Amino acid sequence: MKSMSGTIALLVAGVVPLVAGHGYLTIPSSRTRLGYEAGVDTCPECTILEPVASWPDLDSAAVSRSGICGYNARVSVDYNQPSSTYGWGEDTVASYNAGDTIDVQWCVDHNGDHGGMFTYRLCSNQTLVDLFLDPTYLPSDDEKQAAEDCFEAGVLACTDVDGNECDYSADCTEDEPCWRNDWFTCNGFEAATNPKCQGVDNAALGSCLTTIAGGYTVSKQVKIPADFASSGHTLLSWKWNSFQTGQIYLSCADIAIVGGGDGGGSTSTSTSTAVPTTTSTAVPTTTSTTTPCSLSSVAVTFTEQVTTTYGQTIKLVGSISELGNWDVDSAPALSAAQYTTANPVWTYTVNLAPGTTFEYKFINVASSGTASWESDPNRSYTVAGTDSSCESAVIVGSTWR
Ligand SMILES: [Cu+2]
Repeated sequence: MKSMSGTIALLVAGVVPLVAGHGYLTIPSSRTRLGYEAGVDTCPECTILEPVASWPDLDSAAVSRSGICGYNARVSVDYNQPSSTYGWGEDTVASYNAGDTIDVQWCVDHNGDHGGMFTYRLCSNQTLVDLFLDPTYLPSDDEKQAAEDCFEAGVLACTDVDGNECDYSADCTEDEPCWRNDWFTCNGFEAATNPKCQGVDNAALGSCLTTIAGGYTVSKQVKIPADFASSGHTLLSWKWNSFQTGQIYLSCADIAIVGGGDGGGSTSTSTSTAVPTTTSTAVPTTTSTTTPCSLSSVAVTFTEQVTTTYGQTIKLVGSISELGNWDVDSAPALSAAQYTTANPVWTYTVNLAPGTTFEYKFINVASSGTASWESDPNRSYTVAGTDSSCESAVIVGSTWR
């Protein structure tokens, strides 16, 4: 008996580093950092896109709801939408001159330093960026992906800064797509000295703030292109592709860029050919589609009536990747934003393809991490949207059992 529990303890110890830790953009102040400082985000380094193929192809994974600014499932905060309440996204946090070389920094947690590569990017399509600057609007997954495509095309290359040493990743081979030195690389995952991302600065533990095990700064310089069009408000995007785990981390910072472009910058805002057809309006029209019915996705809102105590989190786990493929750690958390004593309701909205069929359950996760599951059988649901009703938003109500 003792040897068995010892084995289990070892297995658990071996798994923990894969699901904890992580990082976020700190300089300039990302929306994630501001959310942490405002107290609404209790784990800024936990804004994760997972599980996805993060390596060796750095751009193959769809960003889905994580978008360019990150979605933190742990606290149900979507940083792609500015928050008047918590103070991110409405004002810029820094102003740079086009052509400037600037200092940037992110913070990696001691317990989740997954190695890999990271980059900083700008998107030259202001129309697309504007979708992420409206406090009343949450961009759709398609719009988030269109923005990601734009940022992928706007990498602020390591090689653009004079004096930068632009190495290739020790964890990548020449025949792999990660063999590129416009991105920055963390040190080799198993390097003998200064390994992984913390090895980039080799700074002291606690040199930046994380909530799990303490952080290490990762500092670089990037250059704002001299011909980047002036913008009173645009976004600097940071993306870190983990080598060790199927995880990508995304953050963005609200910045201004002045003095750019040819003679004032007004000429280059409209020349991009990457304009998606869905970006012409910033007004959400979530329920207006009536006919013909050809929805690309349906916004399914789950509500769960369940009385909880402080520290408990209700999550939704199910048989599809959007619901964690039955993995508790990957399952999205519901929001308690509408919870009251009189109406103890947790809610969660997910965009799903019409016709998607899946099974699911709600789970109650204690602050210790222990999960309690609803009783059998599994719940099941099929997303409509191909029938004559053609509703682009539906609510699925249930009560804990
Ligand atoms: Cu991690």
